[in-house]
Amino acid sequence: GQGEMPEHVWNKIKDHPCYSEEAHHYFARMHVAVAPACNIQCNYCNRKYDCSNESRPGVTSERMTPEQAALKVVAVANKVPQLSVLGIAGPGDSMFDWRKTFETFRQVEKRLPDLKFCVSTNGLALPDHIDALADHNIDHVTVTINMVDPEIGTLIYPWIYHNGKRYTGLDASKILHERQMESLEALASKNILVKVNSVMIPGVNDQHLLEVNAAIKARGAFLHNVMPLISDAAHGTHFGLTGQRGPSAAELKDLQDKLAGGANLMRHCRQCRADAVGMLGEDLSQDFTMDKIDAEV
Ligand code: CLF
Ligand code: SF4
Repeated sequence: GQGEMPEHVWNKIKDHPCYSEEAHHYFARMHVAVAPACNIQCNYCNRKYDCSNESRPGVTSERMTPEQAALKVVAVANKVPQLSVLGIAGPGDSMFDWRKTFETFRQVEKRLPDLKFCVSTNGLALPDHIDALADHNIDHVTVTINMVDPEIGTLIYPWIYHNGKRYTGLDASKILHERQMESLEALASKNILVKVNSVMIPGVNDQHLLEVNAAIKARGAFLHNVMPLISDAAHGTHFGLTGQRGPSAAELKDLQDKLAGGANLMRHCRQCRADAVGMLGEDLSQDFTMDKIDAEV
């Protein structure tokens, strides 16, 4: 329920299945995988998952143009009445591939003016696009933040690509960290709701996520979503190949309990794919592949 929440915040979350635990029983989201390019390398990436881009098995997302994406969104909206949110969350980075992201929103808003838009990004390019996000009435931005200490960042990010240059080591993590913090402050100043996703990597950043939680709360983040690293050598991620393990369910719960009292926690995340369609935990993406949509229009 609304509780102590201000009216303008409640209005933004009440039909968003990720930002409101209650809403996820009644509202559906979909993603379109229009953003294949990324400007950083995470040691857990396999480019199949959104938001945190977790490393689980799955079919590679369909790559599509903004035009195809808009057709798909209309097709889904016609068959899934609960659809309230369109997210762009990969398979690369929505704000590095910003042209495709914003062109998709332009195409969709002409046809479905009531649909809410949502993006997920690593934050590196985000400070350059805050005004554009506000212009498209985007009220929900997820930033994946795994550290606020660049030394820890060196264990997670081998390189970044920024302003036409590649950075490695501590330089890379310092720039990423500064840009992420700058993003949180700029989004808060525009009243855009921010969710931070953090991937819990045992022995790397697990206890450090307490500091991350405090830092993001201080910069106005609305929600913190701690997601377990799911590591498997079969998926070819760096962490998979080096034998990095993910946390057990008990370790995740233990950390979430320690975080209670800090930034609000999201506990109903289902670690969706970059092309997920439907209620959280449901995946209708195979019912809406481009060949099926082309056959209909
Ligand atoms: Fe998608 Fe992410 Fe928007 Fe939700 S998913 S871009 S905020 S509409 Fe949601 Fe999926 Fe968890 Fe993401 S359950 S992985 S938190
Ligand atoms: Fe992969 Fe996302 Fe990291 Fe880019 S930001 S490397 S797409 S997990």
